[in-house]
Amino acid sequence: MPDDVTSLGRFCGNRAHLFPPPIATTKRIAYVKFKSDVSVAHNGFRLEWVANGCGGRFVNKPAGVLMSPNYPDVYPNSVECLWKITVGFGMSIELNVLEYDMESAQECYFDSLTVYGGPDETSPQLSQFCQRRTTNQTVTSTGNNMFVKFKTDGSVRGKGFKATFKTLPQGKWRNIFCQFTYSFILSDTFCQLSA
Ligand SMILES: [Ca+2]
Repeated sequence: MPDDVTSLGRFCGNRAHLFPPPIATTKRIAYVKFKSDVSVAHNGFRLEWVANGCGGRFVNKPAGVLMSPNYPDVYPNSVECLWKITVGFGMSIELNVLEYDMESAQECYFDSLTVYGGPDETSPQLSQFCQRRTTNQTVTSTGNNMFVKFKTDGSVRGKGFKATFKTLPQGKWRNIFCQFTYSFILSDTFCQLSA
């Protein structure tokens, strides 16, 4: 366990009928230390945890909302939130970043919101946001996956971001393909015949 870890609670004795209140961390790692001495044993403890308010996974959802932790209040330092959006084959995803307010830096070095056109961050980067802007920014995937990463460093915070996404019934490439080919209907992923 690192030396700079801060204790958020310490429990002993018998509290089988008196649960302590939930404890929230401000970082993405929590350590739990259980210590016993050489004599007198009891049943021990049971603990449950959930990842709260940061990142998520959307599978076959027609629409959804993404936002930084605490939005519209300032986001925490040193967080990394990952969202993966997957829609049906042949469809694409339109992400609409409604506003963002992050620490500004050249090439978004400190805090950033990055959108990738694929299932993970090895996929091509579609767009990256930092600084501050209150007008909509739209990013559209070419395929049926989008990966979104919000990352902050250890100092200087902002309001963060809020974004919505929706599924487009036809992939972007399909639309381009259709404009140039006037193809027949072969399956759901092809164009209708244009008379
Ligand atoms: Ca920062």
